[in-house]
This record gives sequence, structure tokens and C-alpha cells, in this order.
Amino acid sequence: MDARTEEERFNAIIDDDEKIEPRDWMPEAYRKTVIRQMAQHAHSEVIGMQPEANWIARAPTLLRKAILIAKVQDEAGHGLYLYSATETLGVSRGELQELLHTGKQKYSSIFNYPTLSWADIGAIGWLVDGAAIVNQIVLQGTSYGPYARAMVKICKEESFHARQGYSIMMTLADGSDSQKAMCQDAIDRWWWPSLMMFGPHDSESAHTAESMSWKIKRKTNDELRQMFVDQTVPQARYLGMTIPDPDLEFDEESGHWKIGEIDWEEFWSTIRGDGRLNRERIAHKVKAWEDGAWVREAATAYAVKHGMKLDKSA
Ligand code: BYC
Repeated sequence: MDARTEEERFNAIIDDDEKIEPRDWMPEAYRKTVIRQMAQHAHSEVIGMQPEANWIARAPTLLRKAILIAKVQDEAGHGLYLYSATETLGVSRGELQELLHTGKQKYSSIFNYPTLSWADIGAIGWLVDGAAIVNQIVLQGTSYGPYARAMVKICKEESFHARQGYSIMMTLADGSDSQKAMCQDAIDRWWWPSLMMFGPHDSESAHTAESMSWKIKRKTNDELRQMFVDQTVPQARYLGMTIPDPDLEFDEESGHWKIGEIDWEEFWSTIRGDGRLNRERIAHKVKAWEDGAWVREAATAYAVKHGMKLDKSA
């Protein structure tokens, strides 16, 4: 017989780098933190479909259009895995939607910026998915089992997303002067918001210390941001483009690229809901949810008729 307390067993699983599974005992604060992070992640995947879907009808070739449709569908799938993984902690998908729609849960700051040109689709794939991959590869080692397993599949698809983005940027960078200018303009607008995706500096981060101790997060916000900068600066140079940061320099001693200061006022106002597109993004999402009510009703009616168990709030 295992004489340890539930808390001791939980701590041993964390210490041994094993996974916490849905039926395991866990501290309430751990459960809440995992729900918060996974829900925010799921919401980001779904809201992230909006800026890209804006360009499906205007993609420059049939091939680019087919690729973009596949990518946007992938994001819906990622939202689905992540909502399902979050539901294992006893919260329904319907409740999560309600929390997003009423602004009680967040989604990534990055999706409050507009996609003004085709190059923005390249920049999103390369920079935004690139930043997401850096974060998510590490999250494959997160301590909550369903979250870690969702990340494995998501990371495979994100690699394709980043490549399609970089491929768009390579084509533009190799094109006419106006295509080159379009490519540079997209980098100028997406660079800093991409760095903000990693969250506040560690010294300002409310949750990092606790999440690291529970191995929910495996690297801090600043560590991940630095990994992203180090991998991305050479890629920008290969494109022949400039990173819009006059303070950017390579530090020989540490072997890392050093960046200038992020505009934290812009970051905090965006996550407070005052970014350029927060209201539009949520209004669009709420409308999609309301327009889809008949689908949920039909699915529920089908399930009831066939004796299937279905979460009515989902
Ligand atoms: N945006 O204590 P901190 C994608 C909030 S999309 C908004 O450091 P934490 C994709 C934070 O929630 C990528 N809010 O928090 C999809 C907290 O507020 P609350 C999605 C942010 O959780 C489609 C407060 O600031 N990826 O893949 O320890 C197309 C203090 O922050 C942000 C994920 O969600 C932000 N950028 O660390 C293309 C990854 N940053 O909750 C691509 C999973 C911070 O106390 N999430 N906040 O009210 C994480 O790794 C962590 O949640 C974060 C923040 C690093 C984002």
C-alpha cells in the first residue's frame, strides 16, 4: 500500500518528469493554471484563423490558396485538440467559449493586428507560427499529459505552417522592387508583436515561477523569446531583409542576438482589450458561435435520438 499523501504522490510525478493525467489528484491551483493556459492557447488557435482567412479569397495563385486553406483548417483542428484536452480538467467547451466571449479569458495578443497585404500571410507563417513553434516544442514536455500529447501533433503541423510562410517571404524577397518592399513592410509590422507573443519579461511575469515549479512551463518567457530571436535573425538576413530594431546586435560573449526594448505599453493595452482589433475579433467570434447554434442543436438532437452522451453546454 502506498502510504504517501496525494500531494506527495503529485510532487513525485512532477519530480520524476512523468505526466499528470486527468484522474490524478492535483492541487486546485495547478488545475486552474493548466486550464487558463490551455484555454488561452485554444482560443488563440481559433481567433488566429481570422487574420489569415481574410486572405483566402485573395491568395495570388491557386496553389497558395489551397495551402492557406489547409493551414487555416489546421488551426481549427489545433483549437479542437486543445479544447478537448482542457475538458479533461472538468470544464466544458461551452463554458470556455463563454469566458472568451465575455473577455474573462484571453487569446494571444498577436491576433489583434490587421493583415494588410499578402506579405502579412508570409510574415504570420514565418514569424508568428515560428514563435509558436519555439514555445510549443518546449511544451511537449509540459507536465499535464493531455496538453503534452496535443503539442506533439500540433508541432508537426506548425512546422509546415512556418515553411509555407517563409516560402511566401522568399518568393517576395526574390521578386520586383514593390514585392521586396511589401516583404519588408510586413516584417516591420509583425516583428515586435511576434516578440510580444512570449509574454512579459520574467521579472514582470505573474505566473512563470509557479508554472516552472510545476513544470507546466519548461522555459521562461525571456528564454523562449531569446531562442526565437537567435533562430530568426539569420533567416531575415538570408531574405536580405532588415529587422526593425536599431539596437539589434550580436553579443560575441554570450553568442546571442540582443534586442532593443519592447513597447510594453502596447503589449499591456492589447491584452487589456484595447488593441487595434480586439473588439472586431471577439464580435466576429461571437457571431460565428451564434450562427452555429443550429449545428449544435442538430448534433445534440442526433445524439439524444441515438442514445449518445453529449455535453449539452458544448
Ligand atoms: N497574449 O505571467 P505571464 C498560435 C498574459 S498562437 C495575451 O507570463 P503565462 C497560432 C497571461 O495570460 C500561440 N496574453 O503568463 C495560431 C497573464 O494574464 P492572466 C498560442 C498574454 O501564462 C494560429 C499575463 O499576461 N500559444 O499558435 O505564465 C495561427 C501575465 O503573463 C500574452 C500559446 O498560447 C500574450 N502574448 O505565460 C498562427 C502558448 N503573454 O492569464 C499561430 C501557451 C502573456 O493572468 N501559453 N499574457 O490574466 C504560454 O506559453 C503562456 O501562457 C504565455 C504566457 C507564455 C503566453
